[in-house]
Amino acid sequence: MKRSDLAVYFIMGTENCVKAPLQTLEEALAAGITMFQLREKGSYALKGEAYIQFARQCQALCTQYNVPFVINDDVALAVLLEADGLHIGQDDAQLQIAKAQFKGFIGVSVHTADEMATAIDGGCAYVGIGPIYATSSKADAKVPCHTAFPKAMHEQFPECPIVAIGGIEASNVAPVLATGVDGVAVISAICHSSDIQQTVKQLKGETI
Ligand code: 3NM
Repeated sequence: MKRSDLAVYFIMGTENCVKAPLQTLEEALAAGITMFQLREKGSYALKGEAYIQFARQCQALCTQYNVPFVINDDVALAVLLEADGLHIGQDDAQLQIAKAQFKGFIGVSVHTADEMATAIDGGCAYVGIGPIYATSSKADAKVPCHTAFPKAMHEQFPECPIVAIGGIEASNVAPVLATGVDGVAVISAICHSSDIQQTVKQLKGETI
Protein backbone atom coordinates (compact mmCIF):
# COMPACT_ATOMS: atom_id res chain seq x y z
CA MET A 1 0.00 0.00 0.00
CA LYS A 2 0.96 3.64 -0.46
CA ARG A 3 0.64 6.32 2.23
CA SER A 4 -1.84 8.14 0.00
CA ASP A 5 -4.17 5.11 0.20
CA LEU A 6 -5.00 6.25 3.75
CA ALA A 7 -6.46 9.62 2.61
CA VAL A 8 -10.11 8.62 2.95
CA TYR A 9 -10.37 5.14 4.41
CA PHE A 10 -13.97 3.96 4.48
CA ILE A 11 -14.89 1.27 7.00
CA MET A 12 -18.24 -0.50 6.87
CA GLY A 13 -20.23 -3.49 7.98
CA THR A 14 -23.83 -4.29 7.11
CA GLU A 15 -25.04 -2.97 10.50
CA ASN A 16 -23.54 0.47 9.87
CA CYS A 17 -25.54 1.08 6.71
CA VAL A 18 -28.73 3.05 6.24
CA LYS A 19 -28.96 2.22 2.53
CA ALA A 20 -28.14 -1.14 0.93
CA PRO A 21 -24.51 -1.87 1.94
CA LEU A 22 -23.21 -2.61 -1.55
CA GLN A 23 -24.88 0.53 -2.87
CA THR A 24 -23.22 2.57 -0.13
CA LEU A 25 -19.85 1.02 -0.93
CA GLU A 26 -20.23 1.62 -4.66
CA GLU A 27 -21.22 5.27 -4.09
CA ALA A 28 -18.22 5.72 -1.81
CA LEU A 29 -15.87 4.14 -4.38
CA ALA A 30 -17.31 6.30 -7.15
CA ALA A 31 -16.84 9.35 -4.89
CA GLY A 32 -13.13 8.61 -4.51
CA ILE A 33 -12.47 6.76 -1.25
CA THR A 34 -8.89 5.53 -1.24
CA MET A 35 -9.16 2.37 0.90
CA PHE A 36 -11.97 0.14 2.13
CA GLN A 37 -12.21 -2.07 5.21
CA LEU A 38 -14.94 -4.62 5.76
CA ARG A 39 -15.69 -4.64 9.50
CA GLU A 40 -18.62 -6.97 10.00
CA LYS A 41 -19.46 -6.64 13.72
CA GLY A 42 -22.53 -6.62 15.96
CA SER A 43 -25.35 -8.93 16.94
CA TYR A 44 -26.83 -9.06 13.42
CA ALA A 45 -23.48 -9.46 11.67
CA LEU A 46 -23.40 -11.81 8.70
CA LYS A 47 -21.83 -15.16 9.49
CA GLY A 48 -20.51 -18.19 7.64
CA GLU A 49 -21.16 -18.44 3.92
CA ALA A 50 -23.30 -15.27 3.81
CA TYR A 51 -20.39 -13.30 5.29
CA ILE A 52 -17.92 -14.80 2.81
CA GLN A 53 -20.22 -14.05 -0.13
CA PHE A 54 -20.76 -10.46 1.02
CA ALA A 55 -17.02 -10.00 1.48
CA ARG A 56 -16.42 -11.31 -2.06
CA GLN A 57 -18.95 -8.82 -3.45
CA CYS A 58 -17.24 -5.95 -1.59
CA GLN A 59 -13.87 -7.14 -2.85
CA ALA A 60 -15.10 -7.29 -6.45
CA LEU A 61 -16.32 -3.68 -6.24
CA CYS A 62 -13.01 -2.53 -4.76
CA THR A 63 -11.12 -4.34 -7.54
CA GLN A 64 -13.29 -2.61 -10.13
CA TYR A 65 -12.31 0.79 -8.67
CA ASN A 66 -8.70 -0.22 -7.97
CA VAL A 67 -9.04 0.51 -4.25
CA PRO A 68 -7.29 -1.69 -1.65
CA PHE A 69 -9.65 -4.13 0.10
CA VAL A 70 -8.97 -4.75 3.79
CA ILE A 71 -10.55 -7.26 6.19
CA ASN A 72 -10.96 -6.37 9.86
CA ASP A 73 -9.90 -8.86 12.51
CA ASP A 74 -10.36 -12.11 10.54
CA VAL A 75 -7.05 -13.57 9.46
CA ALA A 76 -8.62 -16.70 7.99
CA LEU A 77 -10.98 -14.70 5.74
CA ALA A 78 -8.19 -12.35 4.67
CA VAL A 79 -6.13 -15.41 3.67
CA LEU A 80 -9.07 -17.14 1.94
CA LEU A 81 -9.95 -14.08 -0.14
CA GLU A 82 -6.36 -12.99 -0.68
CA ALA A 83 -7.41 -9.55 0.53
CA ASP A 84 -4.99 -6.69 -0.02
CA GLY A 85 -4.84 -5.97 3.69
CA LEU A 86 -5.81 -7.01 7.20
CA HIS A 87 -6.54 -4.68 10.11
CA ILE A 88 -6.09 -5.86 13.70
CA GLY A 89 -6.68 -4.27 17.09
CA GLN A 90 -4.70 -4.81 20.26
CA ASP A 91 -7.16 -7.53 21.35
CA ASP A 92 -7.14 -9.37 18.03
CA ALA A 93 -4.60 -11.82 16.61
CA GLN A 94 -1.04 -10.74 17.34
CA LEU A 95 0.83 -9.08 14.52
CA GLN A 96 3.54 -11.76 14.33
CA ILE A 97 0.99 -14.58 14.17
CA ALA A 98 -1.10 -12.75 11.57
CA LYS A 99 2.01 -11.99 9.51
CA ALA A 100 3.01 -15.65 9.47
CA GLN A 101 -0.33 -16.56 7.85
CA PHE A 102 -1.28 -13.53 5.76
CA LYS A 103 0.95 -12.15 3.06
CA GLY A 104 -0.80 -8.82 2.40
CA PHE A 105 -0.23 -5.62 4.36
CA ILE A 106 -1.34 -5.34 8.00
CA GLY A 107 -2.57 -2.28 9.88
CA VAL A 108 -2.75 -2.12 13.67
CA SER A 109 -4.84 0.02 16.04
CA VAL A 110 -2.66 1.71 18.66
CA HIS A 111 -3.44 3.94 21.62
CA THR A 112 -0.01 4.63 23.15
CA ALA A 113 3.51 5.39 21.94
CA ASP A 114 4.61 1.96 23.24
CA GLU A 115 1.92 0.16 21.24
CA MET A 116 2.95 2.15 18.18
CA ALA A 117 6.64 1.32 18.60
CA THR A 118 5.76 -2.37 18.99
CA ALA A 119 3.56 -2.33 15.87
CA ILE A 120 6.34 -0.65 13.86
CA ASP A 121 8.96 -3.13 15.12
CA GLY A 122 6.58 -5.93 14.13
CA GLY A 123 6.36 -4.66 10.56
CA CYS A 124 2.91 -3.08 10.41
CA ALA A 125 2.11 -1.19 7.20
CA TYR A 126 0.26 1.59 9.00
CA VAL A 127 -1.33 2.35 12.37
CA GLY A 128 -4.82 3.56 13.22
CA ILE A 129 -5.06 6.09 16.06
CA GLY A 130 -8.34 6.84 17.79
CA PRO A 131 -10.89 7.61 18.78
CA ILE A 132 -10.09 11.22 17.94
CA TYR A 133 -13.60 12.37 18.85
CA ALA A 134 -16.54 10.62 20.52
CA THR A 135 -17.98 7.88 18.34
CA SER A 136 -21.15 5.82 18.49
CA SER A 137 -19.89 3.30 15.93
CA LYS A 138 -17.67 1.31 18.30
CA ALA A 139 -19.20 0.04 21.54
CA ASP A 140 -15.90 -0.37 23.40
CA ALA A 141 -14.16 2.76 22.09
CA LYS A 142 -11.69 4.39 24.45
CA VAL A 143 -11.85 8.00 25.69
CA PRO A 144 -11.28 10.43 22.79
CA CYS A 145 -7.64 11.47 22.41
CA HIS A 146 -8.35 14.56 20.25
CA THR A 147 -5.61 15.85 17.96
CA ALA A 148 -2.56 16.24 20.23
CA PHE A 149 -1.85 12.49 20.36
CA PRO A 150 -1.80 11.76 16.61
CA LYS A 151 0.27 14.93 16.09
CA ALA A 152 2.81 13.75 18.68
CA MET A 153 2.91 10.25 17.16
CA HIS A 154 3.46 11.67 13.67
CA GLU A 155 6.35 13.76 15.00
CA GLN A 156 7.85 10.82 16.94
CA PHE A 157 7.43 8.25 14.15
CA PRO A 158 7.45 10.24 10.89
CA GLU A 159 8.16 7.15 8.76
CA CYS A 160 5.02 5.32 9.89
CA PRO A 161 1.81 5.95 7.96
CA ILE A 162 -1.02 7.00 10.32
CA VAL A 163 -4.75 7.06 9.81
CA ALA A 164 -6.89 8.87 12.40
CA ILE A 165 -10.28 7.39 13.34
CA GLY A 166 -13.32 8.02 15.48
CA GLY A 167 -16.06 10.64 15.21
CA ILE A 168 -14.45 12.30 12.21
CA GLU A 169 -16.76 14.08 9.78
CA ALA A 170 -16.63 16.95 7.30
CA SER A 171 -17.20 19.57 10.01
CA ASN A 172 -14.27 18.51 12.23
CA VAL A 173 -11.76 17.01 9.77
CA ALA A 174 -9.58 20.12 9.30
CA PRO A 175 -7.75 20.00 12.67
CA VAL A 176 -7.21 16.26 12.19
CA LEU A 177 -5.59 16.73 8.78
CA ALA A 178 -3.48 19.55 10.26
CA THR A 179 -1.78 17.06 12.62
CA GLY A 180 0.16 15.61 9.68
CA VAL A 181 -1.58 12.22 9.63
CA ASP A 182 -1.91 10.56 6.24
CA GLY A 183 -5.68 10.42 6.31
CA VAL A 184 -8.91 9.74 8.11
CA ALA A 185 -10.92 6.55 8.56
CA VAL A 186 -14.69 6.93 8.88
CA ILE A 187 -17.81 4.85 9.23
CA SER A 188 -20.81 7.09 9.91
CA ALA A 189 -19.62 10.18 8.02
CA ILE A 190 -20.09 8.18 4.81
CA CYS A 191 -22.77 5.65 5.83
CA HIS A 192 -25.06 8.43 7.08
CA SER A 193 -24.23 10.98 4.39
CA SER A 194 -26.97 12.24 2.10
CA ASP A 195 -24.31 13.28 -0.43
CA ILE A 196 -21.38 10.85 -0.36
CA GLN A 197 -19.63 12.58 -3.28
CA GLN A 198 -19.49 15.85 -1.35
CA THR A 199 -18.59 14.16 1.95
CA VAL A 200 -15.59 12.35 0.46
CA LYS A 201 -14.33 15.61 -1.06
CA GLN A 202 -14.68 17.36 2.29
CA LEU A 203 -12.88 14.55 4.12
CA LYS A 204 -9.99 14.99 1.69
CA GLY A 205 -9.89 18.65 2.71
CA GLU A 206 -10.84 19.70 -0.81
CA THR A 207 -13.81 21.89 0.12
CA ILE A 208 -14.95 23.72 3.24
N1 3NM B 1 -12.17 2.15 15.73
P1 3NM B 1 -17.15 6.63 13.14
S1 3NM B 1 -13.23 4.30 16.57
C1 3NM B 1 -13.82 1.23 14.14
O1 3NM B 1 -10.74 4.19 18.26
C2 3NM B 1 -13.37 2.25 15.09
O2 3NM B 1 -9.87 2.49 17.26
C3 3NM B 1 -11.97 3.16 16.57
O3 3NM B 1 -16.63 5.14 13.37
C4 3NM B 1 -10.77 3.29 17.42
O4 3NM B 1 -16.40 7.17 11.98
C5 3NM B 1 -14.07 3.39 15.43
O5 3NM B 1 -18.62 6.43 12.83
C6 3NM B 1 -15.42 3.80 14.90
O6 3NM B 1 -16.94 7.38 14.41
C7 3NM B 1 -15.34 4.85 13.83
